[in-house]
Amino acid sequence: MYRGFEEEERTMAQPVRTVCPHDCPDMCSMLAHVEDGRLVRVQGDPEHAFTGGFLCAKVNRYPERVYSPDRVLYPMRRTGPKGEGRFERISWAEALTAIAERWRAVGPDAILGYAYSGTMGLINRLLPTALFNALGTRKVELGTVCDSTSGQALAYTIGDVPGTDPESVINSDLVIAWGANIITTNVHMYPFIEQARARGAQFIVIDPYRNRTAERADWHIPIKIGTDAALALGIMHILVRDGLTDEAYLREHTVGFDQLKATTLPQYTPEAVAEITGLPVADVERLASLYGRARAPFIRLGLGMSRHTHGGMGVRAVACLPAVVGAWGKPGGGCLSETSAAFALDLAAVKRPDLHTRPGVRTVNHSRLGQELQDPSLKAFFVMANNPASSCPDQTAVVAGLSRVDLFTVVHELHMSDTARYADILLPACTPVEAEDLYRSYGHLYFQFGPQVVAALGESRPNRWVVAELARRMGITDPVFERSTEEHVTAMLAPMPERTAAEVMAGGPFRVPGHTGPVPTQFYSQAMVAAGLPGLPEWQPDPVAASEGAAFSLRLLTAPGYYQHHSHFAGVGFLQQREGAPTCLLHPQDAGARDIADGDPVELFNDRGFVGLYAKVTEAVQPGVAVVEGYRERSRYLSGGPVNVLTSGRLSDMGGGATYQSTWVEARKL
Ligand SMILES: Nc1nc2c(c(=O)[nH]1)N[C@H]1C(S)=C(S)[C@@H](COP(=O)(O)OP(=O)(O)OC[C@H]3O[C@@H](n4cnc5c(=O)[nH]c(N)nc54)[C@H](O)[C@@H]3O)O[C@H]1N2
Ligand SMILES: Nc1nc2c(c(=O)[nH]1)N[C@H]1C(S)=C(S)[C@@H](COP(=O)(O)OP(=O)(O)OC[C@H]3O[C@@H](n4cnc5c(=O)[nH]c(N)nc54)[C@H](O)[C@@H]3O)O[C@H]1N2
Ligand code: SF4
Ligand SMILES: [Mo]
Repeated sequence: MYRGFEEEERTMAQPVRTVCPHDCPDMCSMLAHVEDGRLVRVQGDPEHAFTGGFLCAKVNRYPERVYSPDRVLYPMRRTGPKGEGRFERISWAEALTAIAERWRAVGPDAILGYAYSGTMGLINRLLPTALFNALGTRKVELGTVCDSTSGQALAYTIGDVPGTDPESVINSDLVIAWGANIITTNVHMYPFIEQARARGAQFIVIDPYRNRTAERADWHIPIKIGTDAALALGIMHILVRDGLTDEAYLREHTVGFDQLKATTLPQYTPEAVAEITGLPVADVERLASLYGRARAPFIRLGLGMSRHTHGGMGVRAVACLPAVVGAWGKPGGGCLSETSAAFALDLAAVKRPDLHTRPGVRTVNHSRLGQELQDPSLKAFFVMANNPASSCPDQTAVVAGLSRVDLFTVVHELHMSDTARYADILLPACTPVEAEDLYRSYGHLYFQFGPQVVAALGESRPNRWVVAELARRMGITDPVFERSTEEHVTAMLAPMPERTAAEVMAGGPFRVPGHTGPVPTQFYSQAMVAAGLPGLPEWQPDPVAASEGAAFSLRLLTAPGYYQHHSHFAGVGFLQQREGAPTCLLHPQDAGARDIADGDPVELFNDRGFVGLYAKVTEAVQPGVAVVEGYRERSRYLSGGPVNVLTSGRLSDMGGGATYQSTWVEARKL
């Protein structure tokens, strides 16, 4: 067919529809503009119902991430001491052969390897697990640095439900962001909240500090860290007292409420809860009253509130609330943590747990990597799409492990991350726009294929290519490593016969059905009792407060930066500049007591380490709390660092999760 000149032009300028690869609930559909084979601009996809035509402040700068001068573009071998970052270029063949030889020499029991969430593309993220399963190496319990506490708490309480469809929230008349910094970490949810507000809904933020989301709320409730369970139980106390419970819902869809009402709730009087949470009695009363009288209250449950000693119990208590008032099933009502359970994709088809046939192999908690890396029987470490030297708790232990001369470390990375500096062999990864993959959201109900947009830079390669090459060299013959993209997509789509791989790879986004109707809720959980946990929700003081809290008087709160995605954009100067120098928010009272003025260089320290940053003295943070937003490369701190030198390897009550917020520090002027 003849195509006129103008049409030709338009065709050439057509952007490619792809997917933002970040570990972010929004999973934006992204239009990538390419000129002469180069990514020149990205923009939001106006045709995506949830992500609605805009990208966040970080990913708007994506071409700068792709072409950043800090990219690692060739395989390299370390030439200087570990951590220094001196390397020489080698070929892929040399690199892969060296790895395979070493792995064969040390044997599977001495190998630990994994990929984490640098890319959320399912093939690239999950196929590395198949490799380590096939090799029979030590296993990594992934996700404990992020959402395992919350996930386990919700499993005990409401089972495997995807939560409220976020698009339905426009129908809610009371929206609560509970430990969720929506403007920073889930910005595409916000327009739905604004629509609900335009129809009269109130927007409440329950968060220890006035973050970007709290600044926009109708009401910010500055709760003390780790006291959410008490607040939720106090709300239940008042709802019972005032006859605001949905008795029919409780009778038909829940277990154990009568027991909770008889044994636990009487203790959680408004006065007792005010004392625990640091909130005025009147505010506890008002919140309960608003919640109990709302037609369809909605709670966006964030992960920040799950990252302390009793984080699981906190999440569980809050997740009980919708059942008390029968909010589930009412349009816009209920609660949402992650939507992942809505997708029937067969992920085991890529991860292949069936390939791991060696019994008795040790499982390693991701949050305890520091201890594991120091285990002398561990001889080889492989890390892909993760920067544990920045993001893992108990950083000093991680670095001590990575510094071991007898630990053979391979890192597959986009750029010279803090972890990459410790590699014996450093392999170049391509950004996800240089690869193709299937993505499914954990914050909305769409999945989408992201085609490759530009050719891979230098000799960089996607995770799956590296994994397939290593599998071949290790003599693994399972066909999963040789599958084409279409074969992988077909395998994952098997439980969804209504979609074909060809259709999914040609278009998208595709919506899956969300949850509707009641959600069976366990106020009493037999499974928790079997796991040695209290069967009913309760609040307990953090035991770390009595030990470390007695020695160091400020509680540390760490949270994602607005212009950063963990350490992913370290090489993008514009975003670094926007995020600014590393800072620590301190209340004027705490700053004054330490003779610290706004802008002063300060050091946060405890008995695990220290980190230097600039003080920002502000009433946005409550007395007794030090807030650090964003992660930077170690070299960007004024001293010590990164921030995770302060946090410990202690685990939460459920799901073995990290407890970043159970950290106490002291501050001094530098
Ligand atoms: N810009 C940006 N966006 C991101 C990321 C990023 O690095 N940068 N990371 C992504 C990832 S991997 C994740 S897991 C998500 C996380 O996103 P969220 O689920 O929003 O979790 P956080 O931002 O860690 O914490 C949210 C809020 O919880 C508050 N909080 C902390 N402790 C408590 C508490 O005890 N009680 C209450 N009520 N609140 C508390 C914090 O102050 C913070 O404001 O964000 C994703 N989005
Ligand atoms: N103190 C404290 N620590 C925290 C948190 C906190 O709230 N407080 N949050 C935690 C949370 S929620 C999370 S999820 C973790 C995140 O921790 P990490 O996963 O370590 O996060 P990133 O720093 O983004 O590291 C991902 C790396 O993958 C690389 N990468 C990107 N795409 C690819 C790819 O396709 N292939 C390969 N091979 N590499 C790629 C990026 O360059 C980046 O260096 O941090 C946790 N750490
Ligand atoms: S909001 Fe999240 S998914 Fe959307 S562009 Fe930003 S990082 Fe990507
Ligand atoms: Mo995360």
